[in-house]
Amino acid sequence: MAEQHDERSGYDAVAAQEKWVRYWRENRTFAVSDDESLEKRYLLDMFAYPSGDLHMGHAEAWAIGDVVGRYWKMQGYNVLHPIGWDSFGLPAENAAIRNNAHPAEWTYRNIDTQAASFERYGVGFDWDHRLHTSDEEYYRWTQWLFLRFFEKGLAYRKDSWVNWCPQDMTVLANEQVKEGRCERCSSLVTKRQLNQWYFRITDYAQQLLDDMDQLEGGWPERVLAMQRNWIGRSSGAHVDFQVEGRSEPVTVFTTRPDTLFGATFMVVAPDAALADEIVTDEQRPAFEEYLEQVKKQTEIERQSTEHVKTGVFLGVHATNPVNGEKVPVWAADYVLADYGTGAIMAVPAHDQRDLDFARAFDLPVRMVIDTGEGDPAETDVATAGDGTYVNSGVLDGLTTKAEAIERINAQLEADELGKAAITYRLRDWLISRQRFWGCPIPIIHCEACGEVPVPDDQLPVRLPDDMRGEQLAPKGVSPLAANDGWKNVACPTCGGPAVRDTDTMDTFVDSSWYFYRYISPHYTEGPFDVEAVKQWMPVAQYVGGVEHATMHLLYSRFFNKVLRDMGMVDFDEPMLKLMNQGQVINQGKAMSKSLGNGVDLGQQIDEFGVDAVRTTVIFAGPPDEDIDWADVSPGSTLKFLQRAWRLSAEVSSEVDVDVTTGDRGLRQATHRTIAEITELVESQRFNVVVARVMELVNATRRVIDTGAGPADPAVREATQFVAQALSLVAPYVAEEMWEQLGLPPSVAQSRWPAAEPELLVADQVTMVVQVQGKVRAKLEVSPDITEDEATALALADAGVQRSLDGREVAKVICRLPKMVSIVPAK
Ligand code: ANZ
Ligand code: ZN
Repeated sequence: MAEQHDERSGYDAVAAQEKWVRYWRENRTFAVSDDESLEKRYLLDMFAYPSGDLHMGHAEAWAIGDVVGRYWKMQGYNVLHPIGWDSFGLPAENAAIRNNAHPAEWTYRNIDTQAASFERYGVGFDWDHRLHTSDEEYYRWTQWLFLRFFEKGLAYRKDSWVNWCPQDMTVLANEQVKEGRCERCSSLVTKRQLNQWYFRITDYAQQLLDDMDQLEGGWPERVLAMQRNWIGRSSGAHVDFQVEGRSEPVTVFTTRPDTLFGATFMVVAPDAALADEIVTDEQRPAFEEYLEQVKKQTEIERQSTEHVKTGVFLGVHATNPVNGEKVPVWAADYVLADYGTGAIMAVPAHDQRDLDFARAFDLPVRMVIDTGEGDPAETDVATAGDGTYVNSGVLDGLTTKAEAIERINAQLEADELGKAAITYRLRDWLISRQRFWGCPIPIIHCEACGEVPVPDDQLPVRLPDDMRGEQLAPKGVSPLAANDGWKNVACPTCGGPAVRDTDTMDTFVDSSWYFYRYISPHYTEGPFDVEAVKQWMPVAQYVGGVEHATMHLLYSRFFNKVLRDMGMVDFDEPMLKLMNQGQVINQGKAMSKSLGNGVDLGQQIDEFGVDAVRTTVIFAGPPDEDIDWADVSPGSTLKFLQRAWRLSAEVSSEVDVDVTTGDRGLRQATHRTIAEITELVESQRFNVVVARVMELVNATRRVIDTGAGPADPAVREATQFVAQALSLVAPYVAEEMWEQLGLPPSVAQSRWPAAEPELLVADQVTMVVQVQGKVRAKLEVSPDITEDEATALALADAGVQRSLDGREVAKVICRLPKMVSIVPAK
């Protein structure tokens, strides 16, 4: 604490923080303006989750975002920079179970703590736009949106094998399974067959891909690549195989219809309904035993390439549609039930997984493309490249995949045996959760009427407040299912006895639309004010972690497209620019309790002050790179801020002094810095901004101490800009400086200066050129001319050429920028 109070300068960081927090709050300094003439800009930070107090990660993300918001404001934009909390979710519920409480208590207590910390951290929020997703006034509209999705067939229920976390006792979306483990608690994820709610995001797979063109250049390339991979577009063909004892053909998805003549068996996913349907009585016991074994596996085991191939013959044969051959049909776990059609044609010669399987079960291998690498039947290595087609009927003799695929697809289509097809890896979004602290699904189940939407005027379906502690413990079904008083209702359609859906929505639903609501958080006519959203969106800059590259950002993009198709928004993409901040680590590693390398934000702020912490975060490196707290020095940053502050304490010229009479060198330095910092902020090189301010502080100090002194008008001009530039990263010191300079508060509301072009041109000096000691030319040059430039200029001069009279030059001596001396050869 003592360090923050600089005895010599009198700067007191703690007092400054208290003073300016109050000032900004009372004056609503960062509130949106109702001046319609101002151009609007929407700055959005990724949603805060109320787990305890703010930590170093928040410190970084919000320091970065605030540079942008404050800069825009000084540039004269009407800036919307809201804050809110993604306040449903498991941690609150787990805390409530432990403490025999209601999740709301923990949630709103943490929100209050974080809000106070954000305010102290000096982030320029418009607090009037604050929202919480667990507020009734918010989740009412989450339910309303669910119902619109339901009406459009975009929300539906189905039975399927889902990811199940045995620890959290809830289902997980595919996206929440990381390397086979629950993203939250790291338990191995297993499979369960459940009836669950889904959002039909796959309807938008192609648009989600296509519209990425609009994000090119605005979003980090790696995020776009991750989305592309996640959507996983695959182009190939659907091919129909007749299977014994079944009237309908079985369709397979293949990316290589050109290898159809090499298909020597067929494989279906053991957990797909088809396997159960076609297995013969004789093979059923073996099949059921195998299925049990498969269900026990985790995703990670099943998808591993090292996984030993296992499977079971289903007792039936299929007919290869192009050559009439009978091929056996197997069930094997390497074929996934929910990709493609859940059934494949196996081409062991050209697909390694199929080859491994053929080897394990002694199935035939037939090469149909001769790539010159040897027959896979002998080498045990499947070949995937181009080559000459053999044993392939109409394809024989062709030499490229592209040609062969085109020809076979044409033939399949003509014979009505198949056709070209696209498949996506993206699955529909599983949104139901068997947990309490989430947005209730507004559906009522009636024996007579089926799934009945809760009428809009009965929203919200409120969470009961009479449940706490143990009553919330996960049981495999939602805790709400045990609450008869809540669950049992009259059917809105027929009035008969009915029950509420007892699942709650994945919290990613809440966070897929909060950015529209921010614009009018208390709007009562709909989820958001459509007209206001048109004015403010798309978001001009989104700031947040790369961990949201697929889920949150994909879901939000999906929501936007649905809302657009509903006519509620008029743009394709909700956020045109995205910036990912790096992480704050310590001693080369992510901070963790077990490593004991955690850095406490509150303690850092107590020791060095908000400004020093924020400036340190920004100065440490480019925004998207990790910061190792072991490599930075908030203590020396604090000293720098105090040095800056002392300038303002010493400036002794009046506010309205004519700056044009000031020290020209310092004025040039100031205006060069203005030009550079403007460019640096625009290109998001915030760390260099701090370096440039440091240089300007030093240049100003030199003029005060060893030049014209503190009364020089250029010193005032320089110090004013130091305060403005510092306000982007160190807002408290900046306000103090601004006030010391006699300027009206707040520096945050001051206008960003424009560099004067005249002061950006470098001065010229006269450079004398001598030949053999005699002056032959006088040239006007830049004071920082290099030896090469000076020599070239000197030698090009006509007078110099004349005096050299064709002689070779033996030596050039430069005393720059004043003189160049040329010695000719004898
Ligand atoms: C025959 C074939 C021959 C295949 C060949 C590949 C190479 P991507 O590219 O990822 O879309 N496949 C299809 N559905 C599957 C499922 N549900 N589970 C596991 N594998 C499945 O992969 C498509 C290829 O993966 C398809 O093309 C199919 O095998 C297999 F030389 O068909 B292929
Ligand atoms: Zn009914």
